[in-house]
Amino acid sequence: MPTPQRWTPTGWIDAPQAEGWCLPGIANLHSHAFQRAMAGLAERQTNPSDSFWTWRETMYRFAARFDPDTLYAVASQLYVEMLEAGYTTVCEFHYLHHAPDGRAYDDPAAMSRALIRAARDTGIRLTLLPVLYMCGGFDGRPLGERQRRFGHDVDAYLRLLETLRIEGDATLRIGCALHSLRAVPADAMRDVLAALPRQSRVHIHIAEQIGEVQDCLAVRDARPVEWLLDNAEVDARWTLVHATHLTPGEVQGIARSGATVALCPTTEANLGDGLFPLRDYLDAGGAWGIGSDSHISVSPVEELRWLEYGQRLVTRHRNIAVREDSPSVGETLLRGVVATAANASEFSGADDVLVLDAASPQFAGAIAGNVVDRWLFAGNRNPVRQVSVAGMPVVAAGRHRDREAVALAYAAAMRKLMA
Ligand code: NGQ
Ligand code: ZN
Repeated sequence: MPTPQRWTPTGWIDAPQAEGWCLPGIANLHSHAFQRAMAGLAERQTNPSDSFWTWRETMYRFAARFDPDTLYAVASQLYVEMLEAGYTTVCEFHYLHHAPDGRAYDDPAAMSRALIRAARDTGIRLTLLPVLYMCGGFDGRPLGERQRRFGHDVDAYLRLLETLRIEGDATLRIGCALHSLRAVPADAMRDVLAALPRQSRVHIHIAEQIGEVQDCLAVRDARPVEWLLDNAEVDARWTLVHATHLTPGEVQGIARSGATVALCPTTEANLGDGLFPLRDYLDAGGAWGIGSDSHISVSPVEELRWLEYGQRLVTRHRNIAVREDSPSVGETLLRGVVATAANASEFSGADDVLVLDAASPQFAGAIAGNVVDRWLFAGNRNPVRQVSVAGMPVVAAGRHRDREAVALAYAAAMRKLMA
């Protein structure tokens, strides 16, 4: 190998002490940790017209089984997998707040604390986004039986944020999430936004499904993104999750706002959402990042690869995510995710490093200029050898320091969840 080098958004720099090609840690902008436990378990037909909405029923049934201990075990396994794959920050969009019957736990933050513990114990940075979830649809209908454990009124929600903020430290941030325009009435949205600290990040699911766009048009007389841009001060502190179905005006509007779009290509494919208009959005100067969402895949490589491949499949062209001054698809994609990590998560990740295995055949004869493309577009072996977060080594020789113990606890939790 030539002198080891470290990638930065403006070019490679020498890193003589490194044991391989060094990349920045990747921020995972969208995660529902509990869904890791149902990966692969919703791939059987339940109905000839299976869709996102029938998947959601399966997901709700699964969500009903969790308690703080099983959530801790599943999140720990997930975070180990994330770290080994190269994610060093996770934005946890967390709405499994209460007991299955909807009653608050003795400690109303018990489920949040399970996620915080899992992140601390595994060593990943956590941006915890407790979710405000108030109703079952745009018409304001009450939460369904299985949604009850997600719910808060505005006051109880703000109290939860306050309680959790005390925990914030070097690797924990507390932000805010609005589940979706479907689940949060307009006045509640305004009240919560007005009560947040200035720097608080705000994440929201938006325009993922055509049905959601139609319901929003019917009730609020505007498309979801259009309505949001008109009714909230959307800026760089905001992350819009999915934003799949957009008009050209909405594409321009998000790009102008400075918000980040969190794209989750493997989940969006798995759920049959549709395809984000990536090229138009990049042309508008839009900011974006990636998330693994339902965790049917836990790999920045796969998210970025399929982000590009989805576009190739529909346009019948190659090398879509590029710019005139950035002809490498891999480097353009990596620059995209690095640029938004701090806005979306409140962590820059600048102190986090992945070391790729320079001795792997995947990098045979590599030069700095093709390392990122070879990382993202060659093969299926994970070449991440070492990962450090905030200067702490958490993965060595490709394995998380607690891989075995965490997997054992996960297997026990799965037996409970599947019983
Ligand atoms: C969620 N997940 O909250 O877990 C959602 C499904 C919904 C994705 N959209 C439920 N991928 O949107 O109502
Ligand atoms: Zn989601």
